[in-house]
Amino acid sequence: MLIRNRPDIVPSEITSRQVYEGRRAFVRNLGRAAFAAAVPAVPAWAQPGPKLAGVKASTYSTIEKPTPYKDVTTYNNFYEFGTDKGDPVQYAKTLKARPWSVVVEGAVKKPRTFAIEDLLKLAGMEERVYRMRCVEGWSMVIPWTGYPLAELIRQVEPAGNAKFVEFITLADKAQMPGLHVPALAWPYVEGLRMDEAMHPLTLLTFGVYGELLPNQNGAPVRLAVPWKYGFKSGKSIVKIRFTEQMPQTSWNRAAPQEYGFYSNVNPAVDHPRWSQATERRIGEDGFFQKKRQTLPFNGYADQVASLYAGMDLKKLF
Ligand SMILES: Nc1nc2c(c(=O)[nH]1)N[C@H]1C(S)=C(S)[C@@H](COP(=O)(O)O)O[C@H]1N2
Ligand SMILES: [Mo]
Repeated sequence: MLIRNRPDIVPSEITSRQVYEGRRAFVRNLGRAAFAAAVPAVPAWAQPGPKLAGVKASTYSTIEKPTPYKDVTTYNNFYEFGTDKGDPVQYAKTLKARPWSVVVEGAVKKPRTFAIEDLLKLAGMEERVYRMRCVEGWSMVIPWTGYPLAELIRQVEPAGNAKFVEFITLADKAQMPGLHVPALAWPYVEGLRMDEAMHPLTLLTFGVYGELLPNQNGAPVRLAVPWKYGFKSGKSIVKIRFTEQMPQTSWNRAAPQEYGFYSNVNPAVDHPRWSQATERRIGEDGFFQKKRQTLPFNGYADQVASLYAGMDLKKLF
């Protein structure tokens, strides 16, 4: 698939947050402040994380302005750490992202458990600046780092009866205080159809802004599926299972009339309790600003609409 000629998707320079937010100046000022009486505490989100090496820019990136690092890492949905947007950054410090491994099992010829160190070097890393749209009606533009999930799938050689892929998140009460609340059926389970999982846009994601994922964003490994509502992009994945049957996902179990299996971003299909026609870009759009139009497949229709040819997307929402 060649998308070089799309005007809104061009090769981007790697989005380092130092460059994006002039962090060097910020650090200089902190140095100066050290001589002053009161040294301001550096908030957790402002601490630079470990860098990912050898990351290439990607032709799949949007040229839209990335959402500030602060918003990306402090306004989160990660119900395992609480249901408020500020809970994950506050409570996910207890998540232990090392040691970590991902079990790959089910309908595959070569089931395997990958140590996170092996996953990190399985394929070349790219930066993908993706538009991400939450089902709640807000969006962000996030510079993720990772490689297509297809690279991992090829390694395990799916069997002929593998029709779907299930993604299972860590569920450990000792690390995740939100598990004491029955907000969802734990563990958090998501799923994709095989062709969706193999699509080059489906990114196995290890970093954001060129750094390893902060815990609240789904360390050490998550998905980023930009044409679907955000909840399809499961965080802190410990198991990937290939199945013949459509997986039972946590959100679909919780409210099947509200959250379908496909959950493609679709301005023409409203959530039963609110419209999906418009969205607010976090960090940019004020509350009183005119809302921006939500695009079919979150603007990725040229790349993915063909996956759904002949399907009634009003029924299969
Ligand atoms: N395990 C897990 N993954 C999850 C969620 C969650 O609650 N638990 N929330 C989802 C939702 S609703 C969204 S919008 C995105 C948010 O990702 P971000 O906080 O990194 O922007 O993560 C998704 N992945
Ligand atoms: Mo979401």
